Amino acid sequence: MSGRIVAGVLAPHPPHLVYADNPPQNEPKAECGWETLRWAYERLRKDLDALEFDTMVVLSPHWQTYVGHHFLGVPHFKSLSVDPVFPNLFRFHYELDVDVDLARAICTAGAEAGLVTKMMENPDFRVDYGTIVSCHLSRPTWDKPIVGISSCRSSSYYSVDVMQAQAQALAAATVRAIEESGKRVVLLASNSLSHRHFTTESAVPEDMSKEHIMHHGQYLWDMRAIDLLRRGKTRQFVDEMPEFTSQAISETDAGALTWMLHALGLPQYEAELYGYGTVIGTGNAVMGWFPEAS
Ligand code: 2X7
Ligand code: FE2
Repeated sequence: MSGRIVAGVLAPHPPHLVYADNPPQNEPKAECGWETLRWAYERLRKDLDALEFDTMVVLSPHWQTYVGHHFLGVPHFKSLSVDPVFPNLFRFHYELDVDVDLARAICTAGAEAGLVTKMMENPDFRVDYGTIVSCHLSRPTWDKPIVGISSCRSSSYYSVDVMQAQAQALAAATVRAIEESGKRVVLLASNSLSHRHFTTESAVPEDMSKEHIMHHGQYLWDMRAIDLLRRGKTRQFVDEMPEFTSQAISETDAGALTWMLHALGLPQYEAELYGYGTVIGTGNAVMGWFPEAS
């Protein structure tokens, strides 16, 4: 049987959310914090639990490869992931399995489509925190293998338009490989929306009396993005991506959301909004698309 995408998720990765959840893998412990987003992930997890799926494919802005897209290519990784900016919040002992067959298939399909792609086969490689946080919050049992895809930074080197063209080609390669695999797959776009954050942290990081959006302009952009995505205006959102990305300094520059929306076929059906919240001034939405229910 032909494989298919059974869900696409906008799965932001602020390490603060893992910190506030207090899983045994994370060394620092919190009292509380960022509940609207953590409750949003809780509801997402229930919906994902109700689906049969084999693999999660995640594209992360924090695995940055400057020549093409790279793919995790080792069956099992185990190490300590420390957030370079927030080592006080995220020192996470991870252990994960990789669906190397699917990773290789997407890597090959991408190369055949003219993209630069490469399998990352160093067993000592440290998996980035964006991949780990989005996967953990979506599936804390870590019982499904993942495919990890790097961000190739074409927004920085060239422009958002080049990034979008490459993300669209990568999406087509992803769909082709998934169909040929016969697997049921969940896609995770691991990114915040507006992305300016405070440069200082309060004494108690989870002190929610200090948490708010960086500025009103960012909030307006986030609301516009969410409104378009919720109403199935994904083509319009992708068309507006250059302006959104530059005006909201958005983490969409990494291409994860463009890639996922194209892989879903630029859905016209409503997305499920699980929740929105700020983390150290950035805007974050947890949203889901379910093609089989649409
Ligand atoms: O990587 C992140 C992020 N995207 C948003 C907020 C805070 C920390 O890390
Ligand atoms: Fe980030």
